[in-house]
Amino acid sequence: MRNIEAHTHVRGESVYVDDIPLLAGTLHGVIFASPHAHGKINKLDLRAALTSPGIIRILTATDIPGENQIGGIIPDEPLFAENEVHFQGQPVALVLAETVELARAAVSKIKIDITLLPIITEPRDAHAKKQYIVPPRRFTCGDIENQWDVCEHIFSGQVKLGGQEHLYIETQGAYAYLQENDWVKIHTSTQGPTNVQRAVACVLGIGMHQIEVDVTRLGGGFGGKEDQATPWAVMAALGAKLLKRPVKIILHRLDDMRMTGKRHPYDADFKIGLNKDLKILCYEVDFFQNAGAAADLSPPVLGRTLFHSVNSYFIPHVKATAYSCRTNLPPNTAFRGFGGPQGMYVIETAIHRAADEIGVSAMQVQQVNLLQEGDNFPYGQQTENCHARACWQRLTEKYNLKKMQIEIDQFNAKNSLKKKGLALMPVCFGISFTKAHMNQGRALVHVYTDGSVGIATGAVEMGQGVNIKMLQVAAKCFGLSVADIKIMSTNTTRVANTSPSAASATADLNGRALEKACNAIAERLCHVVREKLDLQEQDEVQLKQAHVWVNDELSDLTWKELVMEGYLKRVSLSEHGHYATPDIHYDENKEHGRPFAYHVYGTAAFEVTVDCLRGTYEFDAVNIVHDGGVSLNLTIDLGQAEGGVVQGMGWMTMEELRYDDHGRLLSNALSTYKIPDIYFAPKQLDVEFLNVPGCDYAIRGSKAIGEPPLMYGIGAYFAIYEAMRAFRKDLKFTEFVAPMTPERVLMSLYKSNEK
Ligand code: LUZ
Ligand code: MOS
Repeated sequence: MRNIEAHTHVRGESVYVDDIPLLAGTLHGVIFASPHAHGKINKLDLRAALTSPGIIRILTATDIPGENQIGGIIPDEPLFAENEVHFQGQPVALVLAETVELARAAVSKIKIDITLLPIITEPRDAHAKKQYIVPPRRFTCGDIENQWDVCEHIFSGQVKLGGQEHLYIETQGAYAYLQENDWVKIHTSTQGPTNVQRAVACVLGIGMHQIEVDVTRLGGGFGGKEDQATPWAVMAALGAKLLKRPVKIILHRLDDMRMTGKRHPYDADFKIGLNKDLKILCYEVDFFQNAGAAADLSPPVLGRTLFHSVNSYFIPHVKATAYSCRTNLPPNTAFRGFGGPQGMYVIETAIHRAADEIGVSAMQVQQVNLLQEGDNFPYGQQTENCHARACWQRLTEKYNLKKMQIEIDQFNAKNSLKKKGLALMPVCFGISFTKAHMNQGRALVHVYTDGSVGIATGAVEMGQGVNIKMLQVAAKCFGLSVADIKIMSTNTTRVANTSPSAASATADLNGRALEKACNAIAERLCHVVREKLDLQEQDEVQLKQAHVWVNDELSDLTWKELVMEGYLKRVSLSEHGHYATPDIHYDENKEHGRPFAYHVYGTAAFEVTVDCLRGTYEFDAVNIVHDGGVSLNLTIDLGQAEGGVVQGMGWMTMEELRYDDHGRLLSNALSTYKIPDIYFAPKQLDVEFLNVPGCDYAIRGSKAIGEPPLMYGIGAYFAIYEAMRAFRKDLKFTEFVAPMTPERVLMSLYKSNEK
């Protein structure tokens, strides 16, 4: 099933925000942002900018008719800085001009006088000062204090883990204009149309009903547009409302990179205890999340770190504590995995540390501790249809990893400067928003009198292929082909109160809602068939191949005729569907419940060759066995898996965010921030879907695919680590630092042993 977007993408005809034809009188907005990371604003001098050519107006906090507030979870983030600034790149003013170039020229003439205040960029420094976004959160299970004595082996260590720039190809942007009665229409590149609508209502001081947010598609989101698409859309709407002219804002790549938040960097301390059979009995971990200067989505990201702090393992005694530390960086935000990758990386470091000290392979420790059916997670949920061991087993057998390890050892014995490493990475990821109420989806379906169909859902297409999946769902319900169906843009007027397209749950939630709506219409039409063909109760009516079938036999009635018949009988040919995930609940006070509808499992094997003279590396093979249920669209899902794992590898290896002491992003362009390309991609990248029945909580059995594969990428780090240990036998990390850039490989290989 080919992606319906393939044609327009390849021909350059797909429409993104920047491609929308402009209305007459459109103004262009460019943001003036704080040049300092922390301080008190004494004076904002706009005089020179205001007399700059082509400048229509400059908006600041004082121009806001409603509230100067865009915080989605906690109201702690102004749209424009008022008295203080808290990070470099914090918006202070919006310059509106006849062209982008004129606006930019004026921005460079704005002067700001700021009294500097102390800057914190490291989460441990914020922790020492107890500067938290929210109170610390702790998961406990078992009786850890009394179990350390039982452990045969106890090890501790530290972690310093970097963030990640989303680097969606389409930068943030919005186009807003007024309709009749000053109603506001906004085209924007957001994962959360309702989030934008709500924030615009708050800042403009008007009702949500006066605002229409429309999203055709995104040129990538990766979480970076779950919350952080909002400010630019609000600014465009504010400009349109105040000036009664259309306003367009498209962030320059350099502005996008310095102004927006990223994946959260984390520091962590861990202590792990095992018995003589390598079973992990105890795991204690403290996470220090670098939240940046405002809450944004940091609290739920912090929660997901705790939910995934034991990854795919059963550990009976756990104490995991997480601190959301306020620093003077741009507010960090959702990024594919949403805190899960950080939690999983730390348990993997603990396992490798233990294996190194005990003198066994990390794989042995991983395998012994993999989840089994009925095991409990530290938050109380029990595994159901647990495929952790099945994936591991299938992978190790299919690729004969025992033999591969022997060949690698032989290679390493023969070669002095090139070393190979092998590492496995199991993943277990929970599917559902961790806030239970967000797990609802909606869809609107119209069957037109000629038998063609229009569908709309709350799902946002961001390259993940959700539109083709929605079309497949509707086509199946009506027995049509996808060419008979149009999917409309995601629009708050058609489908209201949407959860953001996030948490890997978009196809599940919106697909199930769509299925309900389609089935309701199909059921009404089947009733028409029964009357028209005078059928008995036991006769079975089906819609297939654009025809009506009775008891598996083709009838004379076509779908088109049936629809017209239904219309003439005054049967409703439209339906709105709503779906709420059943059986999920969570008590945040007790940190106990069943937060996830289901879990996705899988295991990846990484084989790498490290050039120990240069510190560079190449991935020979990445092989994956993934528990995806029964895929709705295998081409799309394989693409998601491959893209996810390579994105995860980038985070773990080459993507390094650097800030200077003043909190300024140094790696602020593609010349200084390197992401994976086709040359970096593994020479072999195999993904097999485990052959298991479909999952009841998913859409037509097809499990969520967006995020889980990203975390396989963590295996890249440990494959390099294993190769390094083959070069230098005494190498044992007590502090694990990521990303493992070639520079870091080289420095670690030749560092003297005294610290
Ligand atoms: N977004 C969110 C997410 O708001 N809540 C979540 O639990 C989540 N999980 C993964 C990715 N985005
Ligand atoms: Mo996300 S990290 O917006 O699913």
